[in-house]
Amino acid sequence: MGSHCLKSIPVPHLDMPPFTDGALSNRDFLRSVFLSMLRARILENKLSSLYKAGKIFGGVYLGRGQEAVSATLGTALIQGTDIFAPLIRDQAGRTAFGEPLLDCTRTYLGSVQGPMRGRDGNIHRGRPKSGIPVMISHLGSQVSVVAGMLFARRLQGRLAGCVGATCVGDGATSTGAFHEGINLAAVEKLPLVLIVANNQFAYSTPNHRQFACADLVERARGYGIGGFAVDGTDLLACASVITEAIRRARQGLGPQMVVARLLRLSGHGEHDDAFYVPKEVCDDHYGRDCLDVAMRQLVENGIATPEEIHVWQDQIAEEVQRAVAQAQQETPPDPYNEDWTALATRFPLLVRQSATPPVCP
Ligand SMILES: Cc1ncc(C[n+]2csc(CCOP(=O)(O)OP(=O)(O)O)c2C)c(N)n1
Ligand SMILES: [Mg+2]
Repeated sequence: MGSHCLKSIPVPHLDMPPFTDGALSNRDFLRSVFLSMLRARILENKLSSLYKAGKIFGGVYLGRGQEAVSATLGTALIQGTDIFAPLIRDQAGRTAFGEPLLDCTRTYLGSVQGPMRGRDGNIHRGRPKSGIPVMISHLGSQVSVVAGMLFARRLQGRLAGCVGATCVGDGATSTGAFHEGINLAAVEKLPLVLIVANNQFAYSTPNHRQFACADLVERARGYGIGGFAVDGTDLLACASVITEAIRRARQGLGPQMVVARLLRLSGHGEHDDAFYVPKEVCDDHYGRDCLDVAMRQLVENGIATPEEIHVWQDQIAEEVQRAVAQAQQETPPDPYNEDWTALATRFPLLVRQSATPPVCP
């Protein structure tokens, strides 16, 4: 496959994998990824306006500029088989992995019919039965969660053919949970696919205050795992590199880390105007919008026509409007009638054991 996608970030000391198939050969895959990118962008633009209109309580965190990476990951994973732990910039990946738009609008708008019953943080939602663990924190903990879930599947004899993936930020790579999770996965040769979306900032902390190596992908060598660098603004590059990393993990080659360089095209959350991002960084190659790039790539390669894309945009805008209207007319949770002991009914053994402290002899 196009070595072009790896040229933009020369990585010393790492052997880059040979790609044999071009991403362009899979037109349906690319159309599907693009649709998830578009869905996420239109939905998130709507969430941003609702937030600014004071209609959403709590934070709104967007994945603007990171959709190519996230949607490629969510599309390439197998629903019903794989594990995908999305983080705050992964609306596109969630959509691609089958999470209904209503899960998002119901959580943001506090509907009791949402997956977290309207009780949890806006992006702290999941569908564990569908392989989407509920997000605990944006800062590395999901690496350990996915490694643990894969390990548990192995102990249960259910690991064959599965991979587990998560997508963290550059800031998360400085945490203990990141290190512990990736190290366990490496030692156990677990099929973990770890995408690092290096959007150049952890809130306002720039890369040069975050890590001292030339590129985060160099860490792969230290952990003894596969390492890939990719231009995260380039859909075709993401499609080939991320699918290759998943293929290798599924094949039993152990954890694979993909470091995708891009730029966060919003503030950390919608409360943040990102005044600290220098203009030169915004004007740089990685400051380009992956959705514009993807649209161009699809049209130039005859994968979609501009007319088709316009129709999709209109259809998705209507879909989003319906999901928002539906969630807005639903009731919020009633704290007095809420079943706060739901945990006890879901994990009776766990709760019974912890409720009775062991008696010391
Ligand atoms: C222990 C801890 N410290 C701080 C925060 C607040 N916080 C959440 S995300 C984040 C920045 C994360 O940066 P990065 O990993 O690069 O991800 P990005 O937001 O850029 O996607 C911070 C400081 C937190 N949630 N937990
Ligand atoms: Mg970051």
